[in-house]
Amino acid sequence: MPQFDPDPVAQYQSPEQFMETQKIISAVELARPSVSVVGVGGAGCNIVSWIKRRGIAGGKLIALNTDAAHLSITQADRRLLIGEKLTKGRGCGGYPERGEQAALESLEEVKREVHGANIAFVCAGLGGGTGTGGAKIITEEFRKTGALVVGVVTLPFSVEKYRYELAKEALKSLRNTCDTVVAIDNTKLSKVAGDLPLQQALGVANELVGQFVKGITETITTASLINIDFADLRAIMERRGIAAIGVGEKDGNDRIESAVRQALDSQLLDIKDITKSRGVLVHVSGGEDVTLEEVTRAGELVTRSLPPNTRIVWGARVDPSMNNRARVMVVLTGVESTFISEQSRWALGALKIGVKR
Ligand SMILES: Nc1nc2c(ncn2[C@@H]2O[C@H](COP(=O)(O)OP(=O)(O)OP(=O)(O)O)[C@@H](O)[C@H]2O)c(=O)[nH]1
Ligand SMILES: [Mg+2]
Repeated sequence: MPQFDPDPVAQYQSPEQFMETQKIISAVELARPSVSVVGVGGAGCNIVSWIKRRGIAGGKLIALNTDAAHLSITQADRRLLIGEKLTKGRGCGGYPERGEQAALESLEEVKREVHGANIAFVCAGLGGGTGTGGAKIITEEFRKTGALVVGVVTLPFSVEKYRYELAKEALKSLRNTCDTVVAIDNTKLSKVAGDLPLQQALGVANELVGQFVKGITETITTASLINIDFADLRAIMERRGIAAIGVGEKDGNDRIESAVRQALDSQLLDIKDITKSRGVLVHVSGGEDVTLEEVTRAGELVTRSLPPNTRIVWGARVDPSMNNRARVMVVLTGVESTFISEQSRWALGALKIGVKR
């Protein structure tokens, strides 16, 4: 029986082999991308809190808000009250310009926190002040540093008329400051989630965004069943504009087939044509019983639904808390969103009654 040897060098056949292993380990450390997850405004901070409660391996969670009371109940690795001089800790009251000014006021502090990130997820609910205005400034800043910038935003319910228009403008502008903006339409989400009260529907959105950010980050930063590396993510997300996401979660014998079908059928953003996606990321997570074969099948099933030249990347992680369930996330990048291209209802109304804008 080999005995436990407290001397680490003695575990190797030679000192050279020990040195070689150490060199590889430090190369792995150096190659591991650094990931920052930044939540801006109320919704952004709620998403960060969700991730913090679940835990995330290999990502730093930063919460930014102008609303001191909300920040005090937010969970994150770092919390920054931004624009304190401007808003006195009272929020931006739905004005994106104030959100921009607040982020600019505190930019130096924010820059210190996000310094050195290779991948930045910037989360916000569009339609208010802090998140809508702040996300623009923060993503612009990350972009200057050469990081891969992924915006993850929710769009307001269509009944939130005024907010809806603000969100549309914000989404258009985020296309220029982010590599990819993953957009989730709250109205579509509430249909998928069923008839839930507003607060709970928002909770579902936070969970979904949280799972997306956590899943991708951990598949990149830690050893997984199938890894996605930084270069893969870049290939799919760099300068790709808008992305839609769909999620399916199932159990039973045909859990992979049904979860893939559900993910493709329930995209949380209305897009013009799924087959026009420029890149696809498939992420599978499942309990300890998930097999490599199932994961490969998920990739194949998605590939079959799309034109042969679509670039596809897939990764998988075991999540022991999932028991015998499997979750498939399909992210379609470079899509055309009907939310942006549809004529503004407000503008149409204004035209009809002859109002000059
Ligand atoms: N996903 C999600 N969306 C939310 C949540 N709370 C609000 N929203 C949505 O996000 C939009 C913006 O709301 P907030 O994030 O509260 O606004 P804010 O960025 O803090 O802006 P101000 O309060 O005006 O400074 C709303 O119109 C809702 O559609 C949440 O907890 N989760
Ligand atoms: Mg707020």
